[in-house]
Amino acid sequence: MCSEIVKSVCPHDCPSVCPVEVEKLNSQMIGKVNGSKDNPFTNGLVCGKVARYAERIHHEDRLLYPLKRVGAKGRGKFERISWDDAYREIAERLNQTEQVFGAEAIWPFYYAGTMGHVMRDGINRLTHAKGYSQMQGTYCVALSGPGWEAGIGSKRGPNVLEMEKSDLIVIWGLNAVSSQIHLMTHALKGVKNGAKLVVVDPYKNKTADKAHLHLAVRPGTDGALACAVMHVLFKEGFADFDYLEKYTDCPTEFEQHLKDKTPEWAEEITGVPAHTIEAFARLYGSTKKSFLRVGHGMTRSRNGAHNMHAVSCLPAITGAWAHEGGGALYGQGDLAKLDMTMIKGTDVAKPDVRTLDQSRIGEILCGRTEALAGGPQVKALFIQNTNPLSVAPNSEAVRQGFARDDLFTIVHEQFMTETAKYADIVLPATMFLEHDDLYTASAHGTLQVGKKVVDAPGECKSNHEVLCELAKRLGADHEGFDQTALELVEETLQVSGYPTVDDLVEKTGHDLYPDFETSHFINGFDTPDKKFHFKPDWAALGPKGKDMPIFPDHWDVIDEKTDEKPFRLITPPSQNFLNSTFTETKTSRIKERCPEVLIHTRIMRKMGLVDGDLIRIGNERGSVLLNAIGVKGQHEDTVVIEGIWPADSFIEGRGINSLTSSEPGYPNNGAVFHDTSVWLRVDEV
Ligand SMILES: Nc1nc2c(c(=O)[nH]1)N[C@H]1C(S)=C(S)[C@@H](COP(=O)(O)OP(=O)(O)OC[C@H]3O[C@@H](n4cnc5c(=O)[nH]c(N)nc54)[C@H](O)[C@@H]3O)O[C@H]1N2
Ligand SMILES: Nc1nc2c(c(=O)[nH]1)N[C@H]1C(S)=C(S)[C@@H](COP(=O)(O)OP(=O)(O)OC[C@H]3O[C@@H](n4cnc5c(=O)[nH]c(N)nc54)[C@H](O)[C@@H]3O)O[C@H]1N2
Ligand SMILES: [Mo]
Repeated sequence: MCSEIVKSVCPHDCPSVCPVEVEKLNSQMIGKVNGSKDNPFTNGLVCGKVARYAERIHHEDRLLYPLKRVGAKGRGKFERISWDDAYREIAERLNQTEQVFGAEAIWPFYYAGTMGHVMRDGINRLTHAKGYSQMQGTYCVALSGPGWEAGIGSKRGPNVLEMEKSDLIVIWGLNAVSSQIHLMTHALKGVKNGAKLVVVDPYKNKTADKAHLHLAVRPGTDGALACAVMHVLFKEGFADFDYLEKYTDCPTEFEQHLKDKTPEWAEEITGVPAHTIEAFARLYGSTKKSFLRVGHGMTRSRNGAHNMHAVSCLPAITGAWAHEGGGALYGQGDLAKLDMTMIKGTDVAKPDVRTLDQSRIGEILCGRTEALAGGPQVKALFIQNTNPLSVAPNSEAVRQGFARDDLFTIVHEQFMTETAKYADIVLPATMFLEHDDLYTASAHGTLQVGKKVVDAPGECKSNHEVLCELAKRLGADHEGFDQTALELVEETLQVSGYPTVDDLVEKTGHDLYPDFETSHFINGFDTPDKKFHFKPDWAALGPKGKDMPIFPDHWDVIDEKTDEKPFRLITPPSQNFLNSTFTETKTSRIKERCPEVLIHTRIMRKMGLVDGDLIRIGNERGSVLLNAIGVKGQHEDTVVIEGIWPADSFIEGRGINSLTSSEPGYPNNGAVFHDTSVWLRVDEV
């Protein structure tokens, strides 16, 4: 039989959410995955990991049947059971837990393994219908989101395609080449047309490698850098006072505040030479067509939201917002405004149910009172779409919690992840090409539907199917449990005022972009007074907002280096993994080699190290042993470990998050993956 090309949408946790064209070989097999040319943002390009998706979907290690644990927790010893037995045991244990300890002792836990709204967010319907403990998702955007909204008021902005017309493109805290290749292609189009590219990042990543100017800022000090740049903008006449007067809350007071934030002051804090700060400010101030693209990376610090806000102030000083090819973008997440009632079951949410912070899962499972939000111990976990043993901070506490004998854990997964190994019951999950779903993207403004392409292997079931069957057995009532995934998508589109599923598939999505005036905030920002806020209402953005500085500054609440821990560690994404996903595929593993720490060559020399030597890196939470690689282009006190490798890839079996802290950021929690002071040590042999 001849193969056919079928449309779909990449579901992975990436801003691009690519429309793809899948070579369907037969009802069970796929060949190559290509990007669709119908979307101007992704424009036919798909990342290497997804082009090779056949390697993941037809992987020999895929989970195919429900499993029940037979060995000790974490050992990964299981026996096959039937779906009926799995459902029966889960229902019995959860109902029993609810009776004895109350519904809040059960915690449905999820994140963004798939970004499809039905398969990712549907678990909330079960949570709400039963009154189980709710979850605040804080791994990823809990710091960057409020930081951006503080000044602008909502998550949207100019179309990245405008970069073609920009004179200056600034990529701040975002490794586009690795984590959002399409952004890089648009930035490079701008460069081809004459734009300068500036990258602000603690290390010379693949994106900084392509820049005209790289500012190697020390992690967690972007607030100081932004303030010094704005100091120069005001001092050297680059501020647009007409724009400031019309569009911002308190320009005169802010200018006054910046008076002592000199480049020399910032050099001390950021490690970026004063003359480089001045050069960047002059470049930024000399054009209105400056496109600033901010990433989440710079915000994974205790002061991350504060720093994001400081950086987002730049285009308000020069008035770049008002020009095509100018302004700033964090994401387009607020464009779709979907009515999620049916998918999330928010209409049946019970009042006064506690909400637990996802990134504190270690402390929560270990029973620390302050983490339990006034409720009972967690006695049962139902997990879909996330691998907390790998990805959550303070992973040794997470491991201890998961090892508890009195904790009943269900993990619905595609592979036997580190987390699944700790489950009592493991359920096999479908992949995106085996189910239907609805997708929005943060990097572009296209709403999309991906329909099932091939049959699932073995006995895999989708998240939605499992939720519907469990709802029946647990007595959870909601209309959403009586619909198929496709019916839920159709209804959500209809009540949100969008075209039908068939329309969206046929047209490769629905364009959500507003007109130029709206996307550039020409009619005002999305704050209550329509002004950009240099002085945000932080208290309105989270309970800890009242403790934050009033104006952008260097806010020294980070885990700064000390004599004992003289280095600052960041742990950014690698190109061939996606968080902990794709660590199972052979090609990605080969390309990434092994866990490595990037250390400045001068430090390597001082410590008598050559590339490939083993080094121990640690702090009060623990240590990991891995290979050192000497690099230039970062501050001497910065060390970098890319990727979320499974713990067993490290020599001693402890993963990178055994070093990161689960202390929440400001104003509304958020994991601080790039805010860790550490020591380096060469072990005696
Ligand atoms: N290949 C690949 N793609 C991915 C992912 C992946 O793991 N692999 N992850 C996906 C996910 S979940 C997300 S949220 C996005 C994230 O994508 P981004 O928005 O790019 O954010 P991060 O990837 O966390 O951080 C990227 C950069 O931030 C830098 N950084 C760290 N600390 C600081 C700081 O204090 N200041 C500044 N200026 N920069 C800092 C890091 O050095 C790194 O180069 O990417 C998605 N895409
Ligand atoms: N040190 C460090 N840690 C980090 C980060 C960092 O930069 N540094 N980044 C953080 C960020 S930004 C994020 S977003 C988190 C991401 O954390 P996670 O959301 O946990 O991301 P993944 O590691 O990709 O794990 C998702 C899991 O979902 C499974 N999955 C995929 N699709 C489905 C499905 O349809 N059904 C079911 N049941 N399962 C599915 C996959 O097999 C995979 O094991 O990690 C965070 N952790
Ligand atoms: Mo993320």
